[in-house]
Amino acid sequence: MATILSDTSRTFSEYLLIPRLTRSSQRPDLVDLATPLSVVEQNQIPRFSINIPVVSACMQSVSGTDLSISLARQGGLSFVFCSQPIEEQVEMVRQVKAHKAGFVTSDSNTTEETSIREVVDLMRRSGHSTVAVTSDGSATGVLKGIITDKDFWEFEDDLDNKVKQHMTPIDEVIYGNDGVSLRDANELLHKHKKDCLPILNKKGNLVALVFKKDYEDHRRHPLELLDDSKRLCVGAAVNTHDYSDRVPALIEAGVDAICFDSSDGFTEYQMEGIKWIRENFGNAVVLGGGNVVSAEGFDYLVENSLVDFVKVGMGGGSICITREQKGIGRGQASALLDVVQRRDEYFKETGRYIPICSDGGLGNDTQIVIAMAMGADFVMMGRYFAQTDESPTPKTSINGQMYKPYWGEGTRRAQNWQRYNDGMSSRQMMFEEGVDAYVPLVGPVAEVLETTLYKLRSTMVNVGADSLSEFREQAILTMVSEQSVVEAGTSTVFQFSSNRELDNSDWGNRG
Ligand code: MZP
Repeated sequence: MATILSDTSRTFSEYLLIPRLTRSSQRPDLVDLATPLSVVEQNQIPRFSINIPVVSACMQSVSGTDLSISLARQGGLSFVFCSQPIEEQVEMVRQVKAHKAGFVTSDSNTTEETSIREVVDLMRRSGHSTVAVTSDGSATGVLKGIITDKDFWEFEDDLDNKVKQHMTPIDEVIYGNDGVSLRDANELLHKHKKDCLPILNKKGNLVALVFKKDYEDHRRHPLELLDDSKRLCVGAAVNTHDYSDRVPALIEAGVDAICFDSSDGFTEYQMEGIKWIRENFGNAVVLGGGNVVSAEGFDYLVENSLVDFVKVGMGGGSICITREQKGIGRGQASALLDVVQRRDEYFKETGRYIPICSDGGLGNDTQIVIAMAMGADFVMMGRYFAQTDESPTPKTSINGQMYKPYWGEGTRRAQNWQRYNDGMSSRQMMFEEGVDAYVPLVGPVAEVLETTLYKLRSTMVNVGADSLSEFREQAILTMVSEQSVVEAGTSTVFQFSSNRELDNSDWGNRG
């Protein structure tokens, strides 16, 4: 007969934290959110850590180049999706590693002969107020000048005027020479009181732009995740089919961490892949396994000390219908608690601390806080990042609201046959495990993360914790009744206006 567990499958929203003593020396901005991504041997420093406990999901509609750059600049890590040809994934990793913080390729360009009307349109579409004027209108043409939204009045000037009548011509433009350091470029911006500095090569071609706002952004977010060569860090997902080709190519491109992307990692296929990677690349590569939802699954993946971190979750993802389709999975809170308990026992037995990633089903900031309190070392999110400006999908207007498409890796659209085909790559997908959806656009990654992380830090202070490890140790959680959920809201008063939607309390309601 089947075994029936005595506990119920639970979600994060069924728990609340109990406040503990806050010391007068504690402040949210002093809280340390750094967390390991690689196994921590007793009293040793982890081989690889991230500066905030957040990674982006291995999904086509989430982790592309732009998001990977933005998230690493905030201190987190993206896992570039593997549901694409190896060369394309490798190219994305290369682009992140090649990104020179502060030097951006100009993506709004025009020519001297273009009309102001077209420039207004370009500025509206791109959201940029500075446009480079080049010989051929490309990002690498010879720079002829710069035009900004301050150079014309949209409702006063003749919009049929040419760009050359309004732009700052090249002989009046302050620019830097190719090869200039970022520090010197920023000094030029400061000295000449400019917002944008074009960088030109010896022939006068545009190479990059440096913006004052990026310098300010960097100063406001000093947690950038950099490797030893000061390049941004990036992770990549791999599957159980082509790892022997994919992994060497990703390592060659400079990837910082690899993880298996699978809805069910408790398989011999995954163990074969893990063993192959360890045999061929040793412990140098930071390697994650999963997903699992039980202590038994955790034990299998860490057997023989093989993986660095373990990802937990099945069926909780916002676009996931695995539980409905196949009757398998587990409430995310129950899964996490079971695995964390086993991880802590394993640490006592072996002295090896295995970081745990809670993957999927985090519907708001509160749930991230509860996941971290329950013992996750970091969280992986899809929807959260799919909603941002930097996700790789186009913005779409529906009934006047801006949205972005978001689809699961188990949809036909993702064509991620390797993840769902039970080992037979040639077989057609018989049913889908994910849905194709839209999510409201919420703005830049930096802005949404700022609120989320401030809330996490603030709750950590409420329980007297200065670091995530203290948070886990000191957290006391209670289960909530339906009535206490009602009590937590504002059901007994009328709200005529609310700023709640501005603070990212419920990601689904922002627009
Ligand atoms: P969420 O943050 O949108 O709730 O969930 C993201 C997670 O859902 C991913 O990291 C992955 O584990 C899982 N996922 C991705 N695609 C599917 C699917 O198509 C899925 N079923 O479940």
